[in-house]
Amino acid sequence: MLSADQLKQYEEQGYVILEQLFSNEEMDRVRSIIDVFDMESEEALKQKGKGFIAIPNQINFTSNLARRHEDLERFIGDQRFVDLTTTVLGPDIRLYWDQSVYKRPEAKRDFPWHQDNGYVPTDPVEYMTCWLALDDATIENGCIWIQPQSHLQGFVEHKKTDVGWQCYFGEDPGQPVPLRKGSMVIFYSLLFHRSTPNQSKDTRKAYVIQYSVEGTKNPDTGVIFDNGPLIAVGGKAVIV
Ligand SMILES: O=C(O)CCC(=O)C(=O)O
Repeated sequence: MLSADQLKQYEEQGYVILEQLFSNEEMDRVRSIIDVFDMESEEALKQKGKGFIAIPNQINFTSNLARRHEDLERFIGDQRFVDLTTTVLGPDIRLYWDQSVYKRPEAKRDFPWHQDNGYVPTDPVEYMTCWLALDDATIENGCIWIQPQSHLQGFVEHKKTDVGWQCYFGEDPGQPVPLRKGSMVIFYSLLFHRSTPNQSKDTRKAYVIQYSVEGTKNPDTGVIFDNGPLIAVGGKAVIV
């Protein structure tokens, strides 16, 4: 799944882009399931008002999707994810977290620079984030931006802002990661990333899927994470 060069790039730069890993048909199927969950949670968000990171009519995060729909559970346990994650992380892999991120045309602010570990601490600290474009993600519609090699700094302090945790306040704009529908960027959970405003007329739709080694725990509580299914044991797929 990953060539030796890609694995080297992952280790050294902190990310790898996988072009058109999934077909348009697969993306249409996955997106149409997620659209329904997003619509429900967007309605709830509108009733409740702004959360910490979710803002009605702007940016919505809908989580634990694989636990809520068997087609999505099969999707996140697909052999392609098993190959990728076991190559990078090891033989026994669990879905750590999954969420859709729908950024609407009214989203006029950055989702700020952060490491995914800035939201919840993990032991071991590294896990893998897969940011999958359910439709084309462009600079115009608010694709993510990364700072290559930033994972090499290890975990850095985050400050709470009114739109999310933030770990970088400097001038480096980073590198945009526009992705065609069905393409995916995989990166270290420690890699600095952000997304920019959506200046298009359409909602930018992503599925963020994160994997960790089985037994990963919260170092503050000692509790082992169980937010999603096991997808590989001894390097072999569990969900068929
Ligand atoms: O998709 C986005 O706009 C940002 C999502 C993100 O950075 C995350 O889920 O960690």
